[in-house]
Amino acid sequence: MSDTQMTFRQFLLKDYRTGGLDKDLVFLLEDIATACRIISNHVRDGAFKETLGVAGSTNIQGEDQKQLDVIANDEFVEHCSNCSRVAALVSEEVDEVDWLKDKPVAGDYIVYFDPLDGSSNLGVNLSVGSIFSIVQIKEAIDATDDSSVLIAGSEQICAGYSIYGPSTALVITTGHGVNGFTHQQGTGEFRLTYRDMTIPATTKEFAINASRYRLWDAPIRAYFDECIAGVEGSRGENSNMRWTASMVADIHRILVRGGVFLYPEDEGNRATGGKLRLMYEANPMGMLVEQAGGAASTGTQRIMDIQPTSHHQRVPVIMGSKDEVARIDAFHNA
Ligand code: P6P
Repeated sequence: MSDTQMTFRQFLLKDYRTGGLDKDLVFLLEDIATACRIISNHVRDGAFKETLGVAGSTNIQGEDQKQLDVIANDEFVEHCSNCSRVAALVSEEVDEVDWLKDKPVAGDYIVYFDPLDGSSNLGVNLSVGSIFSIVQIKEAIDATDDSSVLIAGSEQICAGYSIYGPSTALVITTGHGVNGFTHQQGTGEFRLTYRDMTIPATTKEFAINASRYRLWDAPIRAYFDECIAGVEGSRGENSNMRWTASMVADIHRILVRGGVFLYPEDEGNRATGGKLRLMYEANPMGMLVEQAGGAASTGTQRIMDIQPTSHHQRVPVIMGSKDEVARIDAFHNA
């Protein structure tokens, strides 16, 4: 069987048979894949079901929830709850930790997720995605204390996302490289289409919301100025810029062809520590990027080394091609 015929289940079972994956994790990942298939259908049928609009509520982030944010959240909760080893769920859309077990024990899982990232793109038919991160606890934790889920990204055993774009793709790592699976209409299978995704160490492509230039700190401005100076500047080469307002889409592009993604702390978001969330955006994407040979930094430290202080904590994010991230870090250390 050629790789591109391999289904997500066959891929997981191959690792399971070699002892690389617990059977409970295989079942949990299959349930997450099912949730992503259902969310994909909801996104594609949103115009007909009139669910592309706002839900009339706001989430803990203070953002107006889209109806599909709520629908996607419910799908993740329902499908992750199938696994008896899932002790807690931490959702971008929900203030409190959702404890599923009274007495979580060693070996149980905590799932952190952003059920529909970039949902402001829904109304204009641009890519959105779901992001998830899985930690396996090494000892019993207290389910009456939400701080029990504050576990550093370096402890993740699995990270992934599903991108709802021209096609739906599921990209995951369990700590042994990154692989992606495209959803096949008809069979409904996720089939292996991105084998051993690897980020080139160098790049000429950067992703940043340049409208925030006036708010940036000096290191980010210096990096950006160097990029736009092009071949006449100190880099001696021209750069290209992309910004999709969907972290999943920007990181997927970087995993496929390289690049660097930046959402730095600036004068506009300093009070909250940045824009993007550590537990269910920066950490899972950081694991994927590192597993693909890239780097993930705040500008001054490795993202996955951060000891969380809140499960909705925000952090500065710089991730992608390893040499480019090092170049940007150097501006911070100049
Ligand atoms: P801006 C989407 O809301 C998100 O969390 C990320 O997916 C995306 O990279 C960023 O925010 C977009 O931010 O400043 O373009 O609205």
